[in-house]
Amino acid sequence: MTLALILPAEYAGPLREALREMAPELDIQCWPEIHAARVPLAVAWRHPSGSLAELPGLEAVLSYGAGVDTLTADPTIPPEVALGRVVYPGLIEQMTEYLEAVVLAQHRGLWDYAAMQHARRWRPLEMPTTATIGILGLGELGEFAARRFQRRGFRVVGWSRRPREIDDVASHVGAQGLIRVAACSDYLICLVPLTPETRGILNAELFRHCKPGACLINVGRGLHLVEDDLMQALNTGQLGAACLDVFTQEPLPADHPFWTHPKIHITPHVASQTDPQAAARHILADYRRLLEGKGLQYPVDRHRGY
Ligand code: NDP
Ligand code: OXD
Repeated sequence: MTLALILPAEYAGPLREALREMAPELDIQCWPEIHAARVPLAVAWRHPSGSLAELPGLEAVLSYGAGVDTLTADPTIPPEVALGRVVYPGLIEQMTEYLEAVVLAQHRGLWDYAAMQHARRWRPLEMPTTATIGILGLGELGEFAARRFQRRGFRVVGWSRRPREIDDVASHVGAQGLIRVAACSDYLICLVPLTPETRGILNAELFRHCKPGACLINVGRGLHLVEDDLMQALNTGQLGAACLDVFTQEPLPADHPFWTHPKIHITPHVASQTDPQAAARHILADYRRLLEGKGLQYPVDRHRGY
């Protein structure tokens, strides 16, 4: 039983250790040192294009994370190879925790207070009233976050491809639905997958429909955002702030204007990070399912792109 890992070294090492402890019989091979005659399953993250096409007898590839855009964008993966992703409760909880942290920091003025501290200024801000959270993408991550914000007392509206029924969360679809969500949201969270349809959706046209002073939170992918349009929207006051975890180029280049913009808060793609132990359990379960001829736990629809 061979498993191939095509992962940056900092992920491959801990995952390999976790898999070895849980399944000592598994033959784990790390790209590019792959010598097995058959490799039914591979786990990939930011893999070099073409590397998966080389694997003999490949049946399925799992993304070492919830996002699958680098897999769906790779035309060299044979069409008969199934794609899946690693999703587990801890990953979903971490994302919600991150979103709560950034929304509450903004909502309670903590970033303003940090700037005031820097200037030795004592000025209590007005206590905020309730706010509306708009979530673009009500999938595994978005739905869980929506329910949590709703329980916290926020109004929640969401946008997805198909209408969703989630208690007390207003569901919107389509281009008009996106505008309706933007227009009523104090916090607009991007949690859709990156596909040809969602690339660049955070753009000047959308920002024009946003509630003046709204806060944009992008935890989806950097390519959802048109960076110059964000700068313009922040500089004109159309948007009040942006919290960005993902970027077109990662790491964000040292000379990028986002670093020093007073209304932009940056984290280095850490909203939710795959845990090697949890991932190893997920991967082994999917390997067993593959051997039994069952489908993957979180299959990707290649036609849909997520
Ligand atoms: P899912 O596939 O479970 O959910 C995707 C959601 O987006 C669904 O609600 C889907 O609609 C909606 N959607 C997809 N395409 C469109 C569209 N064209 N128009 C409207 N809605 C659309 O994804 P997850 O929730 O698991 O993950 C979402 C993304 O979060 C990942 O793809 C990844 O990019 C990002 N991510 C970021 C992390 C970070 O640390 N920053 C960590 C993990 C993930 P429907 O319900 O109708 O199918
Ligand atoms: C993921 C990510 O997709 O970390 O899991 O972005």
